[in-house]
Amino acid sequence: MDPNYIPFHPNPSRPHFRAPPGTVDAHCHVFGPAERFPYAPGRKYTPSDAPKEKLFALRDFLGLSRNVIVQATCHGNDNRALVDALQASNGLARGIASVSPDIGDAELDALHEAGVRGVRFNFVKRLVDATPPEVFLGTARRIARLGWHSVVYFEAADLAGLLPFLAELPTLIVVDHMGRPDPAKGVDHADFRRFLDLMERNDRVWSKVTCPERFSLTGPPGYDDVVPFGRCLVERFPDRVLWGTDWPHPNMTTHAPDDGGLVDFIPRIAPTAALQQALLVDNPMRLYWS
Ligand code: 0GY
Repeated sequence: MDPNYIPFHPNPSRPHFRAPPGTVDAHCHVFGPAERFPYAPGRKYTPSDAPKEKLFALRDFLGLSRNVIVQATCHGNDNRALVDALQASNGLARGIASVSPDIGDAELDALHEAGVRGVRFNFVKRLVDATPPEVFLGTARRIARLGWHSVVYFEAADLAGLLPFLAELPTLIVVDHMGRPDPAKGVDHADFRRFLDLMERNDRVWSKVTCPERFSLTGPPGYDDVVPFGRCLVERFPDRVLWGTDWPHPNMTTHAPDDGGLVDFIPRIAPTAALQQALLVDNPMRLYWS
């Protein structure tokens, strides 16, 4: 573990909000354990281990039912920890992998068999060395035959430059963490409007309304300044949003988020039972389990 790395919360609170039956945590990770699944040599950070048993115990403690486990950059393109978690989940987890552009079809088929339903294309500079968009496009064309989607992670300021890439992607697109808006700029700023416009124009773009803890300036427990962004997306695109914990919250610099508090954030961005059902159950089930 890096010296300044903040491990996940050791003792999260039990949420007040009761998630509807079948709720999917559609963005979380497993890390290691390193002795069995070593971290990638070229990684940008070394986390504390966050093994599948802890993830599944948290799922149950928070009153959630299923997980979508996203391959994180600290494991590079080595998806063994992810596949191990999927195989141990009794069908209650699906996965998003990271793959090299020259991965074989048989390997992709094996990932599908294990429960993988998409790949992640990461443009966040502090996490990865840059990959040319054409390389990601080549991979996206390869996965389209499996009915998989592309998960794309970028910073809000980089969206304008990525629009041509997004327009060319042949798959459905899921954008991580609301496109990482800056709460100081507000929902009416051009950066967030650009993201809303993208979702308005292209109904194959979905958004995760995740990670208030990453970009909130007002901070815990409420992450109040992120509420307007999440609520705006949930109300405008109720059938194209996903929620998740982002456990074990890699690279937090200020605090270890209380996962119970993150569950209590849900009704503030999805205030009605109908919006909650779509966000937490119907949307992820349609995308990952149908
Ligand atoms: C997240 C966000 C982060 C890290 C990763 O793959 C990763 O390493 O996704 C981050 O540092 O913003 O989704 O967990």
